[in-house]
Amino acid sequence: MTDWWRKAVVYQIYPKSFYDATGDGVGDLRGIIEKLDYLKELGVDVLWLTPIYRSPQRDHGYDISDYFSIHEPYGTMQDFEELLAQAHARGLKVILDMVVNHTSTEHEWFQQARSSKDSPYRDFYIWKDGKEGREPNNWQSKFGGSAWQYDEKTGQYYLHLFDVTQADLNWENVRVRQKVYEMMRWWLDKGVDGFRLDVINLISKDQRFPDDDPSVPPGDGRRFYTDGPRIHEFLREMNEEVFSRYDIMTVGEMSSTTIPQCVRYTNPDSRELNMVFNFHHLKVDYPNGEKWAVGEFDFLALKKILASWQTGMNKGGGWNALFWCNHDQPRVVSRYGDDGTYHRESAKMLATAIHMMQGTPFIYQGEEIGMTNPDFTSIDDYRDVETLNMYRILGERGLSEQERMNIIRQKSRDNSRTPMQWDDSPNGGFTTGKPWIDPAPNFKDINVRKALADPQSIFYHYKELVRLRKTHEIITTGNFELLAEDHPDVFAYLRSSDREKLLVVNNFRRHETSFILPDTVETDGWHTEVLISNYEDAPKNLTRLKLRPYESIVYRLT
Ligand code: TEU
Repeated sequence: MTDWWRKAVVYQIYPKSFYDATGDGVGDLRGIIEKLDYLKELGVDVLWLTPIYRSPQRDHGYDISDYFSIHEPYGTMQDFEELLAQAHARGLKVILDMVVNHTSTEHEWFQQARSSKDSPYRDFYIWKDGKEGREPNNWQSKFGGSAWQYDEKTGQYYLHLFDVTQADLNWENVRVRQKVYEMMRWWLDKGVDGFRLDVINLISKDQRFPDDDPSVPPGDGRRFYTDGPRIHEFLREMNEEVFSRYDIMTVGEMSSTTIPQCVRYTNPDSRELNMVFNFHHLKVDYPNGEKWAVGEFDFLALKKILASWQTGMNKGGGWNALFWCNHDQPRVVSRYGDDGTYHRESAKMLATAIHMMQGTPFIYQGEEIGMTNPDFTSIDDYRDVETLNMYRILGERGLSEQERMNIIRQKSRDNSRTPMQWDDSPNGGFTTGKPWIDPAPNFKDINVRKALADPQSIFYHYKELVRLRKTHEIITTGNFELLAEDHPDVFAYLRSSDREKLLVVNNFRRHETSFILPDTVETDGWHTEVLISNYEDAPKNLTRLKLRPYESIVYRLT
């Protein structure tokens, strides 16, 4: 087991929207093969494919009906094996998305379990009697409504923390665990290089199934049945039964968790996971912790959270995945940057801010060219189950059509699921057919072909950040210190080793601002050079900076 993943940069592919090679309007595996050279050009090391398995697609693949076959519109198992071989031939690793908290209700296991209380698969899932004619407790689904669904045939409720068609597996059942481990080894024996583990800190449930504390505000910000009683036991067992036998990378998706938990998940002594995604920095625009409301992002909270995760995880020997965006989040340049006048400068600033920190960076497809939210005008343009559920629920709460659409335009997961914009041809060159979801209207201006032809594009800024991570050890191993914590505009931090320092300064605002370097940062006698910036002629005097809108500079001191 080596830790190659500490220096790697990962590129997340949402296959459905990446590139359609067959013309049916849906992205596919052959489409990814055709774009491998582009990914090699960017310089990334690992590709993370979101679920490619057979699925009814109610949650776009996170509802799996067969872990051992490929969702037909994506292609065949031969296509996958070709993709893996072609990626490996280019020095690219491939990790798959493992969704083992739940399966689709169309999975054979659930079909058997639902057929009878005596089915040998009954306790593969979580079934409970109702209480006084109601659900077993007040747990809520992340996609709205109760987390329990009554099943007429056997007169019991089953648990679904997500969509009603995504039944939670019962991890207390050792047969479930063994089936999952067998399946994981089957994929790793094919040569897959690791896993992203979907909502993995949900798999252990409190077996008392206590009611939710009603005083905890609803919404995405609350602790969502996570970090349960046996979670570390299960992950340790998963590591022993699977991960420890391969030289792979594992990253756990941990919503609503804590730094101490994540130190424990990722400290090598725990022998659980290599790294984790946490989402606290992506909830600072949730008014009162409520995702489904519009609001400005809280910049001071954002940088304090980023800094606390850096120092907390570094101190504890943990390891962060570094990311702004994925297939569940709005496009970061629309969310924390500017998708108008300062589109290019703000996209580059955001990239630098996250890539110069300690951890493993993840680039979400299209982020490297500054793709934006699509700003669709009608609910008919949206496809995401969470979005469509919330449109209904917000209506039931009495919000007007305009109020609902304002929220959805800002918060929908479809913001990052529109087709990858390859060129200025119809549908952004994503498909010659009718796309399953429309492209963002700005694909003629924001696309790969244009980015590759422009040396000052966002793409080449990302490419340089990836290159720097490989050539400057300090980015991987240097100490992290937040500077000017209370500065209202600037996120600045210092990375340091005994031989050199990196001063990273990012103006998060669309106005000019000044930044005085704290005198705790010694600069006398240090040779200074600009490592990367997003404007020409970065200021040379780093002790008293006047920063232009969204200006971002990395100074190297040796
Ligand atoms: O996401 C977990 C999750 O909670 C998401 O719903 C996400 O955090 C939330 O929408 C942000 O507001 C994972 C997958 O990434 C997501 O695509 C799946 O829908 C979900 O699990 C269920 O498998």
